[in-house]
This record gives sequence, structure tokens and C-alpha cells, in this order.
Amino acid sequence: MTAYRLHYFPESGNSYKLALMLTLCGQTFEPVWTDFGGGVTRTARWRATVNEMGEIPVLEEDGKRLTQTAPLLLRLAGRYGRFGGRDDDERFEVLRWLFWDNHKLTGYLATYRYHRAFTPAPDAAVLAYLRRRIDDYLSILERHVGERPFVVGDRPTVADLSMMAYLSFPGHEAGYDLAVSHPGIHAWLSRLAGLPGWQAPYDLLPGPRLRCYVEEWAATPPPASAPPADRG
Ligand SMILES: N[C@@H](CCC(=O)N[C@@H](CS)C(=O)NCC(=O)O)C(=O)O
Repeated sequence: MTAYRLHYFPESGNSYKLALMLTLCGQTFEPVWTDFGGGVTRTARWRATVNEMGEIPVLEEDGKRLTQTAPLLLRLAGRYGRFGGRDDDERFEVLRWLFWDNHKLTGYLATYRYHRAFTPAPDAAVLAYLRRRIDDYLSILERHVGERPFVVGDRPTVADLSMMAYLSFPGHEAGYDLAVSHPGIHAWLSRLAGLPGWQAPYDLLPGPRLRCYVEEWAATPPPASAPPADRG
């Protein structure tokens, strides 16, 4: 049996992809909370000893450190015979959407959400630019999952697990109420949340959390200097 250790931080949707996949495959992992907010992944020491790419998550398999969620999800799918494609066409589709997710959906949404919710003074122009891009990607996803139950046909694959990750955090962080704005995505997320063993991100990824500025502003709006329009 493989012994897994997951280097993560709770707000990391990329970490959630692996934590959820392992959990749905009936595997346990040792959580290794990492001080991302404190900048540990930027240190030369961390990059020399944990991940030369400077990124979270890192998955250890029996002590071997591996990174990049897409190949890791595919590796786990092959190992446990779960959430992979059934034939060449499905495998091609899974890979196609994994690339799209990494480049577009997760790539922009993770950046936007982090800047919007977890930094003290986000740049309104940067937020507006990123939001326009994400709105486009969400409209693509809304159409796609509105026409089929899962990303690749009639059953969930690692493409779903990858694409759902950043959309599964509390809505106030990215500032989308998907039930209202994207009912097809909302229904697709509900189907995935119904998988046996599914858990929400912050339940699966415990430990000290980053300061969430949007949450604080929602509770007590600052009187003098208003937050950027996009973040209110
Ligand atoms: N494509 C990578 C993305 C990993 C990634 O961007 N992780 C974020 C945290 S969730 C990170 O470490 N970012 C650091 C940076 O961009 O400098 C994967 O799928 O593992």
C-alpha cells in the first residue's frame, strides 16, 4: 500500500484536487500544512528540497516527491482504476479538459480568487481583467456541463475533479453566486458533491487559514476608503 503525504495549504484548490481524488479512491494521506502565506515556497531551501517549481501541492508517494496535479490525477486514476477514461477517445477528452483547466479555468480563477480575497489591497484593474477572462471560461463550462452530466460523458473523471476544485470553495472568496449566475455549473457541482466520500475543501484540508479580506469587509465595511468595486 502506498504511503501518501500531501504538502498543501487549505486555500489551495490544486491541493484539494489531489486530496479529493485520494479520498474518493479510499486512500488516506498525511497532511503536511505549508506556510504558503508566509512565503515558504519562495525560499531557496524549500525549492531545493521540496519542489524546484516553487508550487504547492507536492504529493509524496512512499517518500518520492511528485508535482503537477494533472499527471498526478492521471497516475492515481490508473493505479486505482477510478475516474479515468474508458477508451482512447475518452482518455483524449480527459486530457484535453485537464489542459484547458490548468491553462484557463484554474489558471485564472486561482489567481483572481487569491488576489481578490487574500491580499490586502488588490488592484481593481487586474481584478477586472481577470474577471472578464473567467466569465468567458465559465460560460464555456456552463454550456458544456449543461449538455451532459459530467465533463466527459456519463460518468465523472479526473477532468471533473480538476475543474470543480476552485469552484467548490465558499462563493464569497471568488465573488460568484453560481446557483444564480451559472445554474448548469451549480447542478454539475451538486452531482459531484453527491459522490460517495466527497468532502468540501476546508473539511479535507485542515489547519491555519489565510486572512480572508472579503470576509472581513462583508462583516464590517471600512467607512472611509471603499474597497475596489469588484471586491465589495
Ligand atoms: N499546474 C500546477 C499549479 C500549481 C500552483 O500554481 N499552485 C499554487 C498554489 S495552489 C502555487 O504554488 N503558486 C505559486 C506561484 O504561482 O508562485 C498544478 O496543477 O499542480
